[in-house]
Amino acid sequence: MQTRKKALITGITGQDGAYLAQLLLDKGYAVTGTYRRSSSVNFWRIEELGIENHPNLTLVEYDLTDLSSGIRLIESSDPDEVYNLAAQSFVGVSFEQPVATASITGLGAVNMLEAIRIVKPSARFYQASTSEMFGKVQAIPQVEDTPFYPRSPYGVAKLYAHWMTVNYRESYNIFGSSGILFNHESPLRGREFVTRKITDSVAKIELGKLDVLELGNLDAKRDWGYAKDYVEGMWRILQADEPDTFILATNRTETVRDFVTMAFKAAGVGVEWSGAGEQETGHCSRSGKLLVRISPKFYRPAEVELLIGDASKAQRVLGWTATTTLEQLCAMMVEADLRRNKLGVSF
Ligand code: NDP
Ligand code: GDR
Repeated sequence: MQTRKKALITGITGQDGAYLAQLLLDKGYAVTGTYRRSSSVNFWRIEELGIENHPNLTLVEYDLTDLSSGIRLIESSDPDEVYNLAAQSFVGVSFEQPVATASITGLGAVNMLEAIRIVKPSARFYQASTSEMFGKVQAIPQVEDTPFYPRSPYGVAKLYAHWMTVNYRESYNIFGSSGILFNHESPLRGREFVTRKITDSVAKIELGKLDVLELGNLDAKRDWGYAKDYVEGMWRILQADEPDTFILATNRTETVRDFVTMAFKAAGVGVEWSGAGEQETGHCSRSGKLLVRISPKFYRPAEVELLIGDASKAQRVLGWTATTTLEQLCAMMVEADLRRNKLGVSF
């Protein structure tokens, strides 16, 4: 009888952790997923996916900053594959909490690498690296060997974790791989991130629950893909013959403004833009009513202006490509937020 593969996912309560758990359970894995102790449970994503009571899923309390519990976690879960997805992942907050971000997002990854080195060096390790490491971009599009230039405490912390993954690969022969993933979104995206903030607000405006959507920099350009496509890529990265670094991206970039237009369109509303630069506002073409206002509080001290990734290496080595278009993704998110807001449930 074939034994079930065992995977450990840190951050199962997050967007990617939930989708990855679903994917691995569907593939027959036994999955251990970690969550943080809090005063109220935070399982809405795994509940939405209907996997919270799956017989092959074990939920374990864990904080990434605690090395000793990391060691016990590797001992108890005995994983073949470890996906380190937990992080303080919000760029904006990292400017307000740079030390906590360094501790969780940077050192937290090293705690996991150390636990693997001490307890089970044969386990394969996936580090959730990010296009934010390219920051002030040095080449267009960005490829695996484009020089890094992070622009936020989050980006800097992730860069440290990325290089530690490479270092453990080279120093201790650990199968440590780094996926440099460009932005990926879904109906399970946190509402603080711009795409979900937009789709949730568009739904609320459509239903008369909100007047105006407040945003920061509308000119930032992002390479947005669908999270479900990307967790498949994470799995493929750990199935490769050799540990390595891979970019996952769509190779298409759009502005935040374009995403706003797309989201209103998905809700059946045509939007006209007027004004210029930071004062720019949006008007609904049907009624002339103001729908979008710029607020300085959503601007960041340093911005990443343009991201566009080239995932040719992942396509060549792993057979991976992003298959969902931005229009499909946006429509899916607007539809989910309209449904939730009609029901009065909003996560
Ligand atoms: P989320 O913010 O949705 O999820 C982050 C997860 O980390 C949550 O489960 C959170 O728990 C957990 N977490 C936070 N702090 C700690 C801690 N101290 N100890 C243990 N767990 C903790 O992120 P995503 O799912 O979007 O992203 C997954 C990973 O991929 C992150 O590392 C992110 O930085 C990275 N990434 C994401 C991209 C994206 O576009 N989504 C692109 C590139 C990289 P809780 O629910 O309690 O807050
Ligand atoms: P990002 O995502 O910083 O790229 O990090 P986010 O959605 O927060 O911002 C994208 C761009 O939109 C601009 N923006 C706003 N952003 C937010 N959140 N809220 C606003 O009101 C707003 N207005 C404009 C931002 O300035 C930015 O340019 C995400 C996270 O998931 C990271 O963890 C991950 O590593 C990267 O994607 C790749």
